[in-house]
Amino acid sequence: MTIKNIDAVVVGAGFAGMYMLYSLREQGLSVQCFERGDDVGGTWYWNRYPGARCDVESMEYSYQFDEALQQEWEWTERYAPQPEILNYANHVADRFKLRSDIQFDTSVESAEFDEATCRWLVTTSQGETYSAQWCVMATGCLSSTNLPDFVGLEDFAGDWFHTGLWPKEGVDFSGKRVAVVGTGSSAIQAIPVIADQAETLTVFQRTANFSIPAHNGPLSPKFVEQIKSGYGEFRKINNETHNGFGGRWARYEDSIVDASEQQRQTRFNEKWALGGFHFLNSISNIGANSESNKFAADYVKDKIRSIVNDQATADLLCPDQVIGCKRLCVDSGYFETFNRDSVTLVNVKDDPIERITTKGLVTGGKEYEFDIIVFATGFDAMTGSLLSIDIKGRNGQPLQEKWAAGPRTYLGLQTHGFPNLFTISGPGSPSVLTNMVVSIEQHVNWISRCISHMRMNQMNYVEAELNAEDEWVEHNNSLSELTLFPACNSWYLGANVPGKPRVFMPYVGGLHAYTIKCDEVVNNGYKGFLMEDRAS
Ligand code: N01
Repeated sequence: MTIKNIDAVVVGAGFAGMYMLYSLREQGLSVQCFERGDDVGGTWYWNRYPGARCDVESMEYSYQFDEALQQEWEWTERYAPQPEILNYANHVADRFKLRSDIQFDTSVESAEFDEATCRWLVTTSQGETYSAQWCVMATGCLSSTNLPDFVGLEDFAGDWFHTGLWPKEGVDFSGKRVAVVGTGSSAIQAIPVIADQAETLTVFQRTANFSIPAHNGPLSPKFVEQIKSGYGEFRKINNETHNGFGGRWARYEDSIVDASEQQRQTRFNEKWALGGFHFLNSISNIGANSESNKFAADYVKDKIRSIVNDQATADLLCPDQVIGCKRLCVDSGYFETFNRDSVTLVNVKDDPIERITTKGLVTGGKEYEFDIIVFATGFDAMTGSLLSIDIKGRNGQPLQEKWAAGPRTYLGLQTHGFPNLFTISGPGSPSVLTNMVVSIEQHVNWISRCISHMRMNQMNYVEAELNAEDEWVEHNNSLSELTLFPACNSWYLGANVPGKPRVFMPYVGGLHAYTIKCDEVVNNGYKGFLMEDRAS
């Protein structure tokens, strides 16, 4: 077996992997990046379903590490559509000549730590083995698709697709009878666009979701100019928020419970008109106080009932959980779509999908016939991609074993027992609760700085200490228990995947507090990390 020696392996060429590759190369390291797709883009490469677009505003959803890059790139809409974000990823790859160090169509199958050399032995689907001092998992939080184990799927005579593995050539829905299973963010974006083309569309809903209109539209050149003339300050304001975006808009900190009904309506109207996630800023403690939360939830339900003409359908579309405990959706004409004669909503909460047949699917004892089924059934989030790789740390311990009861990390950056292995936006970091690009850059900068520090000090071994990890997990658990997040069956908790441990995975303390904590760790000599030279 030939082993190729390099300094670092980076797994994944999405936004995290591309910047990690760039950053380590800038330090002079030899880096090999592996990507299972045939091009860059990660989540934006795979999620090409109709209507896919970002739910963070485009002027905020981009790298900030290079001033020229952020000045030259032109976004066209307030919320960027998937093809434009993928173009941006390609532009970054070309601009920084990243492709020469990315091996496409290659999955990493295993990674095993060799204690004698303090190096990772990484094997790929191409049958190669690499030995690297550092191994960085940039595998994404939402990249392992979740397709429920539907009986009979292989018998279906039509075509079926998962939103998270959408074919490059697209899907023509015209004149077709189409089913969409699921009503999460992906479905809510896809449904209005599919309904525009399909002869009929039937939506199978298990849990109704809250969605706020995006109010998307073209970006005005004046607004773009204004942001670009002070991009650094704009970024700083966003980086210092709880979620890494929307820093220029007001956040209400006072109690909505004590306000008059008219004051509440004025507040909600303002944030509804602003659109998207900004709605959650209409109340300071929306994520923790059920009384406040109910005011916001009731406001949105009233909106749904005012948009959807058929009141039985409107009632079905009204969620029965607290707002924000499942990821809030951002839409363009979702609820309005149910006013089309060609669109039907079927409730599968009490009558789950029993099986797929040659002609369609069966629920409630009734068979529905389709030409195409779209599964918008989400992801094995945050841990799925990592655990699909056979990762073995010190003493040959498998990561699957260490995380059997749920992921445990220190800062979402490392897990004890797996030295020299870093996770970008790993469980235990703010990641999916934030603007992902901002969180990714913060992680890449931290990891890069850590590796640079070690190289300057001739050290080759870094490992999160067990007590630091335990304290961090405990801190995260106790914070999340103060919120309403545990109140519903979200993918944040792993509740969407049968058998997955129910643990709240992202860090809820907020991006700004988290960044301060990460910087403190560095300033205190990488407190909580064991660093040494174990040169053989
Ligand atoms: O997945 P989801 P998604 N029978 O897990 C249903 C990000 N994202 O791909 O809620 C029937 O949210 C399931 O029902 P239930 C964003 O962070 C971002 O939509 O489990 N239904 C649910 O309705 C988002 O949160 C953007 O009861 C079944 C749906 O499938 C995350 O990705 C765009 C079922 C899955 O919803 C995931 O979103 C898109 C079954 N057996 C996504 N199994 C942006 O805008 C599952 N479901 C950036």
